[in-house]
Amino acid sequence: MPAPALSDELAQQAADAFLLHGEKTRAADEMGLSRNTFCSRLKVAARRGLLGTKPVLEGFQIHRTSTQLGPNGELQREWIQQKPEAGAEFVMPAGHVIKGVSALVDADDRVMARWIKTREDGADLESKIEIIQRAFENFEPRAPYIIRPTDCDSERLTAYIFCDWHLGLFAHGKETGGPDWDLSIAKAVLRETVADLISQSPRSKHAIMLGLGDILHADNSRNMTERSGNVLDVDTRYPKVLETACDLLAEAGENIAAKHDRVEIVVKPGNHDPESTVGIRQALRMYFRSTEWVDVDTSPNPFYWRRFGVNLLGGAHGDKAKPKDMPLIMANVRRHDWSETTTRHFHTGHIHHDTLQEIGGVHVYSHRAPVAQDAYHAANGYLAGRSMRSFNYHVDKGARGSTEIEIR
Ligand SMILES: [Mn+2]
Repeated sequence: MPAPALSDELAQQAADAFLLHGEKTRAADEMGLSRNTFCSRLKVAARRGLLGTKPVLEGFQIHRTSTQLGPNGELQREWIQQKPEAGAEFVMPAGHVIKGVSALVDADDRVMARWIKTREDGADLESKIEIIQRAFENFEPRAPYIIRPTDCDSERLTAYIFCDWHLGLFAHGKETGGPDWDLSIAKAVLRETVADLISQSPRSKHAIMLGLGDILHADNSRNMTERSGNVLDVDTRYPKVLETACDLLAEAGENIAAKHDRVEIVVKPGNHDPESTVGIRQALRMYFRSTEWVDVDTSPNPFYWRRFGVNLLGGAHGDKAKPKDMPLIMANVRRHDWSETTTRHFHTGHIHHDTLQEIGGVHVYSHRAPVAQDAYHAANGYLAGRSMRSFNYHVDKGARGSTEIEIR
């Protein structure tokens, strides 16, 4: 319990005794008080202005004076308030700088006290920047620098279909009647098309970069198809083509991972690149090994399966099992998912043109290729447009349309 405030009367008695005797010990004795009690009453008296101008108590200073004047301006009364003397002027400790200032204010927002907070003065900004730069001089990031996306729609999945890029294919426009095509043209066109496709696709939380085969035109430096031995029109050397394929897919993966919060990367083999895709998968796995929201599927299984809520998705290049057989393969391989899903899509490439068949409740797609026709296909009179597509799926509501970017 706090001690009750000293009454003005007791304070005044202490002040009067001190003024009378001029000395604390004697005044205390005369009042029959201990010196301590007397001194504390005297301090209260000083604070309340009861001591007048003289004497100013030791350790006190005059804080405020007020006067009462008579009708003719004559001094009638004077109050002097003494307060403990303020401390010495604030001096910044050596090597310190001001870190912050705060204030205690009264009801009228007048400053009653200030707190000055200091801290040790460190290096200046420029030398700090230099220190940080030096510390990171030999730093190689383990993961590509991708800003993880926010505000994605968690109920949706986007499947980017990458099939039949045929990187390394060479086409002479005068011979094929179509556009010229080589590795550098392919690189420029594919980068732009993939970028457009990603920007036009909905910002779903989930995404699959679904490589469905024939990303490369030739699987090695022999420049022939493995099974039929057809001679291929190839631009530049196999190592250069493989490097371009890895660069393009890594860049596409980065751009997809900057838009979607959970990314799966899948690269299935085609009839042109069954061996190269093994290496491409490993390159992408290594590339994204420290990007935790990107998974690279290294399964050698030529079929891809994915359940997303009411959707069941499948994919394969389409050169081996025929499109009409895909629904029964899907029903057998994914029999539990089959009974629990209502939207079933199977994506293929290989024939380089757009088809959609509904077989047993399954939509079986074949997709266009983004590549120009080579002399062989042109001579056979194959006609197809060029484009790249993505498909959107809602976890409860099923298919939600597709995005197509055409190439002129
Ligand atoms: Mn093919």
